[in-house]
Amino acid sequence: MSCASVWYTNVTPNLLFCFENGICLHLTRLTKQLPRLMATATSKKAAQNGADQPSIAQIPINRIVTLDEFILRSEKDFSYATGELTGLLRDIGVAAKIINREVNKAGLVNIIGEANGAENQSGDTQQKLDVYANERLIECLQNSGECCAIASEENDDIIHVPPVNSKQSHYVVMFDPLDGSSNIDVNMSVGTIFAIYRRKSDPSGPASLTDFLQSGMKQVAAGYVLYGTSTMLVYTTGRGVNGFTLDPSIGEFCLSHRNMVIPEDSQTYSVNQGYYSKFDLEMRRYIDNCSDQNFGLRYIGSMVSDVHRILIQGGIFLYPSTRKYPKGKLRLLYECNPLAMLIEQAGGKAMNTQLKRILDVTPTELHQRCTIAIGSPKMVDDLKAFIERYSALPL
Ligand code: AHM
Ligand code: MG
Repeated sequence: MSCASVWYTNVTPNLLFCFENGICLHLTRLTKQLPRLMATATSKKAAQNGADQPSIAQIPINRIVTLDEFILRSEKDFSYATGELTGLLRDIGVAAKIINREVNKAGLVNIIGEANGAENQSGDTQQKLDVYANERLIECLQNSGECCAIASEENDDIIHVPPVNSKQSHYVVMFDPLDGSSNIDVNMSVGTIFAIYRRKSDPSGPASLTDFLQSGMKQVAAGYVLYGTSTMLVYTTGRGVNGFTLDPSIGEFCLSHRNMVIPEDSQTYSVNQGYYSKFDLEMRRYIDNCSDQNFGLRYIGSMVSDVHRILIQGGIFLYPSTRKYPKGKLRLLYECNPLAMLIEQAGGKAMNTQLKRILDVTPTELHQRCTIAIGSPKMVDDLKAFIERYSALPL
């Protein structure tokens, strides 16, 4: 343990804290076995104590609830919970804090810019922070062994996670480590997007591609971390959406947005309108209509940031097909599915421009792209009506 590390147990019952250089890392990084053992022990203890503990809804609004406490308390909602999912969410929370630390000092050190001209499998230039975020997430997930395999937007193939302490994990994790990374060099918001699935293959053997090629409906948890003016982690396990803001003074994500609900309707749309002439007729007509109605246009160019704004203020985010990306630019597994689950859980809708619900699309490839329209339910329904009306017309 470095001399900058401080361990103590008396902040929140049943949790052991480790502060290292101002970041609350909990147990995750010290040994490969300790984090998992402690996470499991803590989860079991929390489950045993569950009957005595107030549910999240009963906790007064002004009482601080940390992400870890929330995850542990929520675990008792799942009868089949073993602590693995809890451990995974906590691993992602730890990785998010480490990534946040680097993102926040990106202008101070030689970490912004491109990573030696490297390209990911999709042909996009990799940024240094993309690589850093990818490595930290993989490391945190590998150390705990709570998942059996990982797929990242930045890696060509799936990454197998060796069992820790002979434990066979039942989960696979997918993520885009740093979405919107072209914004890094100009100090704009970026984000991490993640999705967790239960594996389909036999847990006694290695994970396979079929574990990842599941429809978005099969996600057991999904969320994002937004590195913005403040850093937020927003996630769902299929029982609503909750948001946590990182309090840098204590190094903890604290519950700040309970049961998030997206506004039913709005007058804001979000699309790269520079591609207008490359869009299909029905999409151009929809955009014309937004403009005719004096709707506001907001587009950051970082999907996490745009979708986060829409989750809170309402609106619709569009990435339709263009001539350059006839199937859409965004990735189904790393971007569209997790955000679709989250927005649906908040009362919104997400479909592709063939009008199919995103969560019902069956993936055929790991890095599959798709078109997307996501946001307030009324706006997605209006777009659907436009597409149905204009796609029937001859050009
Ligand atoms: P990335 O994963 O390589 O960062 O690309 C995804 C990003 C989204 O965050 C954003 O919505 C979109 O690309 C912006 O694309 P464009 O610049 O074509 O509008
Ligand atoms: Mg991305």
